[in-house]
Amino acid sequence: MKEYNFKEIEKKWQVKWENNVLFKTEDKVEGKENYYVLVMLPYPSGKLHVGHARNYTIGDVIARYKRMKGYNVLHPMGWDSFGLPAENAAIQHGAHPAIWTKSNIENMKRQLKLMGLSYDWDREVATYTKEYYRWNQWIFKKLYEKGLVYKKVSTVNWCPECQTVLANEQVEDGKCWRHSNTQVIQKDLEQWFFKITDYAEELLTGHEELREGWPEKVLTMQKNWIGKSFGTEIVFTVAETGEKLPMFTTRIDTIHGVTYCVVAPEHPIVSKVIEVNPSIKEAVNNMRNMDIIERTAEGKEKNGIATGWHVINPVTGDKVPLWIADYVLMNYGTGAVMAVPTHDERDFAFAKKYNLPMKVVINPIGQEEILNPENMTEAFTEVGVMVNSGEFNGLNSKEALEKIADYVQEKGYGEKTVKYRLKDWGISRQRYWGTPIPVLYCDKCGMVMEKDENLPVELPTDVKFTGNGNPIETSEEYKHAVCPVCGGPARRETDTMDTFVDSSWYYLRYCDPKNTNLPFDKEKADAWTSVDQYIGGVEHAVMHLLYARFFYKALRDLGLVTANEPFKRLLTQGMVLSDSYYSPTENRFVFAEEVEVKGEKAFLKTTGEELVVKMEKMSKSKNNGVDPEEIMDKYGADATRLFIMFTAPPEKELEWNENGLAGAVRFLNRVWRIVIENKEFISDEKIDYSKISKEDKGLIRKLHQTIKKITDSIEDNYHFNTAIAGTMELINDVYEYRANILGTEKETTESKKIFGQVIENIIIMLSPFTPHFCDELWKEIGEKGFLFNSEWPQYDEKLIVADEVTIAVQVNGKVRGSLVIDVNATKEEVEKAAFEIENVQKHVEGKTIVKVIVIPKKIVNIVVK
Ligand code: ANZ
Ligand code: ZN
Ligand code: ZN
Repeated sequence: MKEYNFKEIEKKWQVKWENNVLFKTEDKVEGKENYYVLVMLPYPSGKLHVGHARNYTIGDVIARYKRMKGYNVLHPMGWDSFGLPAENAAIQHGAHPAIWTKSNIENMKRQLKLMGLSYDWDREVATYTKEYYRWNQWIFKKLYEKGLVYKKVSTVNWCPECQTVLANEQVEDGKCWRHSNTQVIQKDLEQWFFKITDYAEELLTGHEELREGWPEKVLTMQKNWIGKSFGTEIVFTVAETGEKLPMFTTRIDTIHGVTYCVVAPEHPIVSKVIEVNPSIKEAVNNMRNMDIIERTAEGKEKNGIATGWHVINPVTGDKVPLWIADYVLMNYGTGAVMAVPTHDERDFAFAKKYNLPMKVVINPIGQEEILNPENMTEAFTEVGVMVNSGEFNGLNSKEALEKIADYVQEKGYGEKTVKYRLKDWGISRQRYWGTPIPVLYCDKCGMVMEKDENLPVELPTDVKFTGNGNPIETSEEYKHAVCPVCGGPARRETDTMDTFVDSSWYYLRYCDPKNTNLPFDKEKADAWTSVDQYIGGVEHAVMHLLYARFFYKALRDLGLVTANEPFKRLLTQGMVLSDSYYSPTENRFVFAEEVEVKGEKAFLKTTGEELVVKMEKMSKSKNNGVDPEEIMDKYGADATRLFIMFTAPPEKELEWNENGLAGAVRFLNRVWRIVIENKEFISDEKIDYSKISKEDKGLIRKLHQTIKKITDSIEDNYHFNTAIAGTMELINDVYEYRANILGTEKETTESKKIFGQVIENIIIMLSPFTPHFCDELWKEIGEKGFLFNSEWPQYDEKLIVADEVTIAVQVNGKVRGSLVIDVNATKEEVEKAAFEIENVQKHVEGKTIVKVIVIPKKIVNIVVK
């Protein structure tokens, strides 16, 4: 018998698919609806990791499934190929980033092909090519013309390791997202910004369109990131100078409890204080230089500097001290805060530390005694009853908030406002490996945009990668540019764009990847977007997914696309976990090769020490990663794909284990054997249902139930694991049928046809998961072509329903019993069964049977005398 040899099979079909240009997608196919399956494009680090393998298997199964369901499917792939690692490699090894990137792409593309993924490689996009980044520059210009791009001096996050600016989103716990040990510092630089804040409200309301198709947690993360808050800007007056000082508060209900005010160290009033009181200058400077993230971290000790000045509360007329504090941010609200220590945690901590007065204005509901600030150990931040608040006393504090806000507005003390936490997107990077910003500075003309016909502004090649500063600045060619307006000498902007610009619209380029006149044709983009299904990691919930939504909306407003949202449905795949081995004495995670596993326990080979075994996220630092190529080499791409899809639903964590992979191989062998060993029984003629036996019917029913189960599981949020489990059950039934019917006296022409039909359907339904394996079996059973082009099976509702019915049995019109019988039982069979019922026998005993009325599937009435 022919053995299942995955190496041979996978290679063979990959070549055939490629030679047949099987995965090429037309923009339009008559009679077919378009369906766009998009997976997040990888950064070409050089090698696929398991997270990629999972992401791309999910995408491929969906693409193949939708195609079989009759859609015209777009399933493209590309490379997010600008960014720091290439440049760092250049610094370390001297290879130009382009060369490093290109060879990484080649290797990863080879690996993707090994996985049997159905990409239309004709549409491949690599963001580092000038054919692509030219359009980043073009779009930059268009956005500039629309007023969505501007330049300003700003305090930025700077990673000393990367030697570049980071977006807020790239700072994690005060550290660089790429360098978890490097503290991010603050620097003042002139930077380019995209005005994403213009879209803050729409990015929020747009969530309504996504409610159905996006995970709730991603929407929540975005909502928090956008951070809309309703508040009041209330104007205090500086007692010493008469200057107006607006404060932003979301808790105007606490206005009577303000006992001091605080401003950010960067607030303009601070310079004025320093003029009068230079002794605080040094302390202020120290505070300004602190890391902004750390400065405002929750639970961090708050630091303050007294100004010696006071402010007057417009509502109460109270005169309270003015402080400078590190927990106040300059670029949020007005950079000034009215402090209410009794009802705000941070103010509470600050007031305790500096011994500032406190006043309670909200009391817990149902508590008569008014809170005493001296006994409070924390702020009371809940809704309560207003006290010490004049005419507002006794009101519920939520109600009071509305009332006082109206009052303040009426009196002209301030205004109700809406604020967003979202900041404009700083896109300047002082690095080489990114899209050059198409701007020049001319002595005569000032700042000018490069002309469209001169795009792309290409990255210079005469640069040095020293590890210090921006390599572009070392290019002579770049320095001596020509002003596109006057033709005189001009200096080029040396900043490049954040690589998140590249990934904000790549999915549109796939729709029209070779266009040389425009980034993409509108009609083509509209034919495919919004993307029907996007698949990727949840780590992109705020950065990429928010930027891409902003971009798409901005492009819509430029008239380049029509829809409102780039991605209709989003699937965030779960993490891949695997066993990690930790040595407490050596205080490190050890490699699997160093471990001896005995049952549930694991020991370090060298010392015999018992190790701590834990399921953890696969990572380099835990030494618990696996290489997908090695796995595929050992088990095959099909088994690897099957394992990934079977072990967990796509959105859940996946626990990697080799037993599971071996299990996948065993299952495939089981399918292989039943097909190959029984080919002679396979017939694809039409079944005559009137001629089938009970066992035949049982298998047919199981088949149709399974088709329904698999289809429903896939349609219901892609629960592929349940789908595969369904196939496994069906295979068990097929084995049983094979043993009990085929080759025995029960075998009939129909049973062969039934067996053939079940086998055929199993192969078809497994094909999105294990495409090489299935194409091979398809050929083995005498079929032609590729399953990629076949139709997804349909189930017959009639064949699924339970094929037994309950029939009431009456004697002279009175129910005396009931029987359960095959729906298709003959009248004679039903009658016979009726007389077998004990209670029926009792009532007919000794009487003459006049007649027996059988109403099929319903009732038997025995008339006796
Ligand atoms: C008085 C008050 C009383 C406040 C109280 C809170 C509780 P969200 O809701 O996150 O938008 N705030 C305003 N501007 C600030 C800044 N630049 N830096 C730091 N904190 C600032 O936060 C709004 C609240 O944060 C505002 O409401 C203000 O403190 C503070 F019982 O005003 B509140
Ligand atoms: Zn860094
Ligand atoms: Zn000029």
